[in-house]
Amino acid sequence: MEISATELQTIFNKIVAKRTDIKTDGFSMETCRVMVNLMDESGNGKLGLSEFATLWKKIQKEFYKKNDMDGSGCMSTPEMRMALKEAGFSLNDCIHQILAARYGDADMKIDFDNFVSCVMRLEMMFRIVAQISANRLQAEGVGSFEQALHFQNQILSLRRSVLEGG
Ligand SMILES: [Ca+2]
Ligand SMILES: [Ca+2]
Repeated sequence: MEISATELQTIFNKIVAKRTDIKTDGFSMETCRVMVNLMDESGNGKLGLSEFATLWKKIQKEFYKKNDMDGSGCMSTPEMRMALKEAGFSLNDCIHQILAARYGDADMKIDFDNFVSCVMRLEMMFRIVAQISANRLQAEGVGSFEQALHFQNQILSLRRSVLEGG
């Protein structure tokens, strides 16, 4: 079984449609593409069963619900802050504020699909940062310097897409 971004969108929207305790206006195609890109280890643009299972663990509703302290179905700014910390992202206040503005609605409340989208993009950014650090460690020659530069450009454009919505 292989799942494309389009199929992923259908699956997730079916799952969340039945829920009354989780607020969402549906998963966008863009969010689903990010999820596939992030988890697609075989590189064929689709998710195999084990890749899908790994993804599912990362965005389980239980984690979201646990951090939705007041049971509103949405993440408030403080709830979001706790959730991201628990998910292993250490971010400064400034980034937290930008994320709340970027992924939240007019009241800075973040619904489930926006939360997932935010986590996926952070995950992607952190992975590339880790990759750069690893490259730097073994970087001696010109080739690896170019590689580091390449990753740096990737980070900059990811940063833009995470923080500015590009
Ligand atoms: Ca949403
Ligand atoms: Ca809440």
